[in-house]
Amino acid sequence: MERQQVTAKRSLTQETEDLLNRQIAMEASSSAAYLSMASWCEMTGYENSAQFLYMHSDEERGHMLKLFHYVNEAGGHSLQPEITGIKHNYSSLREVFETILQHEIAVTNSINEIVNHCYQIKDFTTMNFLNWFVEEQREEETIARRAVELFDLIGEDGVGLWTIDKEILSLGEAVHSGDAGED
Ligand code: OFO
Repeated sequence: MERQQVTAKRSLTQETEDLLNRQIAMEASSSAAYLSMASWCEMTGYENSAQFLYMHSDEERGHMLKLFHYVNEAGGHSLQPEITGIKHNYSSLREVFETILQHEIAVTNSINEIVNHCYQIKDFTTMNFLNWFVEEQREEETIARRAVELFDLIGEDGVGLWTIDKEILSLGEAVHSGDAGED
C-alpha cells in the first residue's frame, strides 16, 4: 500500500521550513568544504590541520542532522541538499583558514536571520531550538579568527608554518574547553 502524505496540523510555517532547509544545505556544504580542505592539508603535509578539519567536517554533518531531525519532528520535510562547487585546491594554509573565517561569518549571519524571522512570527519553539546554533557560531568564529591570527603572530618563515600547523589542533581543543580567551 502506498504511504499517504501526512497533512496533520503543525505550528511550523512553510517559510520557516524553507529557511531551515536552506540552513541544512549550508551545513552540508560546510561539511563537504571542510572535508575537501582536510584532504588538501593532508596531501600537502599539514597533518594537524588535516586532523582538525576532518573533525570539523564531522561536526558540520552533526549540525546538519540536528536541523534534519528538528524539521521532520516538527511536521516538515528535511531535504537532502545537492552539494556542488567544491574547491579542491588552495594556494596556502593561510587561504584555507581565511576561507573558513569568511564562511563561518556567513553561517552566523544566516542563523541570525532565521532567529530574527522566528522572533517576528513568534515561533518561540524554533527560536529556542536555534539558540544552540547561536552559541555554537560564537565558538566557530572564535576558532577561525584565532587560526587566522596565528599566521601574523608566528609568521610563516622558517619553522613558522610547522608551528602554526601544530597550534591549530590545540586551538580547537582550547576553544571547546573555554580556554582560548574572549575578544
Ligand atoms: Fe555549522 O557551523 Fe560552521 O559552518
